[in-house]
Amino acid sequence: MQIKKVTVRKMKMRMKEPFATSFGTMQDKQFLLLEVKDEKGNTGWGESVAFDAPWYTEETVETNLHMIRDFLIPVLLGKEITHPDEVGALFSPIRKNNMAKAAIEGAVWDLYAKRKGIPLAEAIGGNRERIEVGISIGIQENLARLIEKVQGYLDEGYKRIKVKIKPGADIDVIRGLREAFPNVPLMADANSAYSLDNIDLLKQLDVFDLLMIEQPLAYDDIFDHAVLQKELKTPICLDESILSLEDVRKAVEMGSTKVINVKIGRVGGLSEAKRIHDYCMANGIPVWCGGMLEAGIGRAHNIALTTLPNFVFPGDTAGSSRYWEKDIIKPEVVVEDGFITVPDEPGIGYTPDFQTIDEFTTASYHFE
Ligand code: OSB
Ligand code: MG
Repeated sequence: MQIKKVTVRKMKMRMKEPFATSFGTMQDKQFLLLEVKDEKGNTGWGESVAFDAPWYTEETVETNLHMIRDFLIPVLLGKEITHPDEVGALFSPIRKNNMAKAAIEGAVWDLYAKRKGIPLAEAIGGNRERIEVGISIGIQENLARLIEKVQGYLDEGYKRIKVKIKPGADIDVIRGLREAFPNVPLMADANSAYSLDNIDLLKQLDVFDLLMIEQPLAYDDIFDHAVLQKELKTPICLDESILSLEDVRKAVEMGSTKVINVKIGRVGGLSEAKRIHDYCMANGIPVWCGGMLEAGIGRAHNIALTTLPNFVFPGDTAGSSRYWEKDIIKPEVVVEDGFITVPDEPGIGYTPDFQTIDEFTTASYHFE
C-alpha cells in the first residue's frame, strides 16, 4: 500500500473536569488528529497524545505538527509499504519525537487492518473479546472529595483505582484511601515528583499494600529507580522513563522496575509497544496500558493494544464519558461492569464522527 494523502487536524476539546497531576492541571485538551488515505481511497486514523505544554515529556502539539509536516510525512508519502512495522524503520533516522511518529504509525495500522478486513486487535495478534479497565484520578482538593470520587468510580465498575500523589499530598492521602477502601486494588502515580532524598517518605507507602507506585523519580531516570526499588517492597512501575524496548531492557536488567506502563505514543508506536509487550512477557514482567486523556481515536488504539495477553493489570483506558461530554467516535467507548467490549469491525472498530470532529477542529492541514 501507499499513503497518498494525509490530513492533520488540530483539535481542542474541553474535559468535563480538570485533571491535576504533580506537574500541573489540564482541562482544555489540545491534540492532533491524523487521517491517512491510500491509493484506493481507504482511510486510517491516528491521534497524537502530546499535550499543549512539555510537562509530561518534551513533546507538544506544536512540535508534533512541525515533525509530522516537515519530516515524517515527507518520508512516508508515496512509499510502498507492505506492513506497518516498516513505518518505524522509515522514521528511525529521525531522533525521538515518539508521539509524532506514533500518531502516523497508528493511522497506518488502522488503514492496514481495514484493508485486510480485520480488527486492529487481531492485526497486532491480540485475542481478547473484552478488556478490564481501571481509572486514574487526579489530585483533589481534599481527602473527602477523593473518597467520594473513588466510590463513584467503584460503583461504575472500574476495577483498579490509581491516584495521583505529590509532595504534601501523599502518605496521608493513601492512608485515608486505604482506611476507606481496605480491599480495593489501589496504586499511586507520582509523575516524577520525588528524588532519592525522599526514600524514607516513600518507604512509608509499603504498609498500604499498593499494586505499584508509578514513576516516583525523575522522568529520564533509570538508575535511581533501581536504588529505590531495593529499599521498597512496593513494586515500581516506570512510565515517563520508558521510550523504547531498549529502555525497558535496561530498566529490567538493572532492577529499576517490576511492571511497565505501556503508552503507544511515548514509545513511538504500536509496533514498538508490541515488542515491549513481547519482551516483558518473555521476562515475567507484567504490563498495562496507560492513558493520555485521549479522545476516541487514541482510546480505540489503546483498547486494541490491551487485547495482548501480557496486559495483566487493568489499564487507564476508561470510557469516553469519563472525560468528554461528546466524543469524536461512534459508538463511544463504553465501560460496563469494568469491562470494555473490543469492537469486531475492521481497523480500530469505531467510526470517526465528522460532525463532532469539525466542531472541535481549530485548524487543518492537507498533504499529498
Ligand atoms: O502519568 O499516566 C500518567 C494523564 C496525563 C499525563 C500523564 C498521566 C495521566 C494519567 C491519566 O494518569 C490517564 C488517563 O486517564 O488517560
Ligand atoms: Mg503515569
